[in-house]
Amino acid sequence: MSITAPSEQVSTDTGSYDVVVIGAGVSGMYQIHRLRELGLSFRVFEAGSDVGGTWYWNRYPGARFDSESWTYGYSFSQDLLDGWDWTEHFSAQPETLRYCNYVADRLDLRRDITFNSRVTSAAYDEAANEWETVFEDGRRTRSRILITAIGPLSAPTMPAIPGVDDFKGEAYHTGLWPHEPVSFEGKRVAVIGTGATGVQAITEIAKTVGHMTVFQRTPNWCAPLHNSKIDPETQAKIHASYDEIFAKCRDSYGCFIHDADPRNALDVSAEEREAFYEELYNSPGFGIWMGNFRDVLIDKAANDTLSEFMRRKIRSRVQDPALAEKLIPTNHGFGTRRVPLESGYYEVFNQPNVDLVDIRETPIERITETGIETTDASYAFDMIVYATGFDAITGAFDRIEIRGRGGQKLKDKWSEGPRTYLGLQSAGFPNMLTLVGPHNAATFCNIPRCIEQNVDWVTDLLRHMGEKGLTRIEATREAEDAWTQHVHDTAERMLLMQADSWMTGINKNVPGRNKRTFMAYAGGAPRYREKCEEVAAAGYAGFVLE
Ligand code: NA7
Repeated sequence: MSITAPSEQVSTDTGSYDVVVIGAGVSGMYQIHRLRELGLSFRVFEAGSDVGGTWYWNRYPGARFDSESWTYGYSFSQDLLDGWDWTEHFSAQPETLRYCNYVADRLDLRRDITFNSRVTSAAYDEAANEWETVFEDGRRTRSRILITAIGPLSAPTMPAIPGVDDFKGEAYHTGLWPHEPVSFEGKRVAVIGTGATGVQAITEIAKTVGHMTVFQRTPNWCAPLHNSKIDPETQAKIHASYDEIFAKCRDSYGCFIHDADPRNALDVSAEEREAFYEELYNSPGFGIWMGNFRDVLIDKAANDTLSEFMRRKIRSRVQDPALAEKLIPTNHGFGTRRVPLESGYYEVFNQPNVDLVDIRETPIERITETGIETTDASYAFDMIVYATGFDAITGAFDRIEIRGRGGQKLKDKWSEGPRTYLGLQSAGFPNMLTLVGPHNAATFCNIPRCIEQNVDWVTDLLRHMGEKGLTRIEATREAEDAWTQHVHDTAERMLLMQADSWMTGINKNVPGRNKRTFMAYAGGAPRYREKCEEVAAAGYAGFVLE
C-alpha cells in the first residue's frame, strides 16, 4: 500500500499520503511513533500550535490529573519511562504539557506534524478509494486511510443562555483557556458549571479571587483527591515497578490501579461498610469510584449506602447547613456521573468572599454587558469563567463535515446516537478509523492505557493490510449493529445510564443532544481488549477487507 512520496517531502500544502491523522494529542502522538514502523507515507494535522491535545487546550487554573501520574504516561518505551520523573502523584496541567513536549522532543515527533491546521471537512472519494481532508484555510490533502485522533472532550460548549456574547468583561471557557496568565486578584468573578473542571477551577480561583459567585445547576458528588509530592524514595520505587503498575492497570476495569472490591456492599455489616468507605475517602485517587464494592454502581440499594456516606461528609465540611444541602446531589447517586476529585472544594464555600447561586431555584435569565441576571437578582462581574463542558465524544466529529460512501454525513448517521463497530469504525465510512471514538473502551478509561491499545490495534491492522495488499476496510452493518447493541446492553445494567451526563449523550447546550444513548463503553477495558484481539485473530471478522 503506497500511493505517495514520503511524508517529509510535503509539509504544509496540498499533498497525498497513505495515512492522514487528525490530532496530535496523546493518541495522535503515539500513532506517529507506530506509523513510522510501517514505512507508509503519513502526516498528522493538528489544530493547535503544538502537541498535547487536552493538555494543550485545558490550561485553566487547577487543571490536574485524576489518574495517578505514574499510571498515565506512555508505557511503550523504557527510555521514555526512565527519562521522566513526575513530581506529584496527580500532576497539574503545566507538568503534563511539559511531559507531552518531552515525548515529542525525545521521539522527534514534530517533523511529522503540521500545526495550526483545523480540519473542517473530510470526504470519502469512492472512485479513488481516498479521503479528501479540507482545512479551515482552504488547504486540502488526500489519503487512503484517515485516522481521527480528535479526543472525546475537545469540543467546548458555551451555555445556551441569552446574551452570552454581550458581556464586556473578561470571559473564558476552561477548555479554551488563554496561554497568558489570568489574574483573579481583587476581581469579581463568576463561575458557571460545577463538573470535574468547575470543581478544580473554583478551588484554585478561590485562593486569590476578590469575590467569587458560583452558579450551580446540578451539584456533583465530589471526593478528595489527596494529592502529594513524590519523594525521592517513592520515585525510585515507581521507576522500579512500572511493569507491575502497568500490568495492574491492564487487568482492571478502567485501567486504573483501582479495581472493584469483590464484595457486595450489602453483604457486609454496616460497621464494615462504613470503615471501608472511610478508608477509601481518605485514600488518594479514584479508589472510591473504581475500587469500591462491586455492586455500588449497579445496585441502587448498595449505591444508596455510599451516597448517604458522602452526604454526611459534605455536611461535615460545609459550615452553613443550608448551603451544604444545596451542594448535595439529589437527582443521582454517587458515581453515576463522572466523580470530580477535589482538593478543598467544599471548604471554598466557607470563605466569606464566595457565594453559591443555585440556578435550579433562581435560573439565569440572561448574560448582560456587565454580568449575570437571574430570576432573583442582577450580579455585576469583572470576569465570567465558563466551566460548562463539552459536546462530548461525538461533538468533535460533528464539527467536521465527514462524508462517507454515497455522500452520507456521519453527523446524520449518528443523529440518534453513535453507531460503531468496536468504537473504531462506522459502516459506510471505509478506511476511517476512530481512535478513542464513541463506544470505545478508551472513553471510560485511564485514557493513555486504552489509547495505546487502540493505536496498537490500528497499527497491526494497517500492517496486515499492507502485507496482504489490501487497500480498503469497512465494518459490516451486522457487526456494527451487534456491537452497538452490546454497548447498550452493558451500559443498561449500570446506574449511570439513568443520570443525565455527557456519557449518556445529554447536553442541553447543543440542539439535538437530548436523546439518552450510551456514548462510551461500560464493559470494561479488559473485555474490550479481548474482543479487539479476537476480531484481529479471526482475520478482522466483522470487517470487509478488499
Ligand atoms: P461537565 O462534566 O459536562 O460539566 C459541565 C458543568 O457545566 C455542569 O455542572 C453543568 O451543569 C454546567 N452547565 C452546562 N451548561 C450550563 C448552563 N447552560 N447553565 C448552567 N450550568 C451549565 O464538563 P467538565 O468540563 O466539568 O468535565 C468534562 C470532563 O472533562 C470530565 O468528566 C473529565 O473527564 C474531564 P449540569 O450538570 O449539566 O446541570
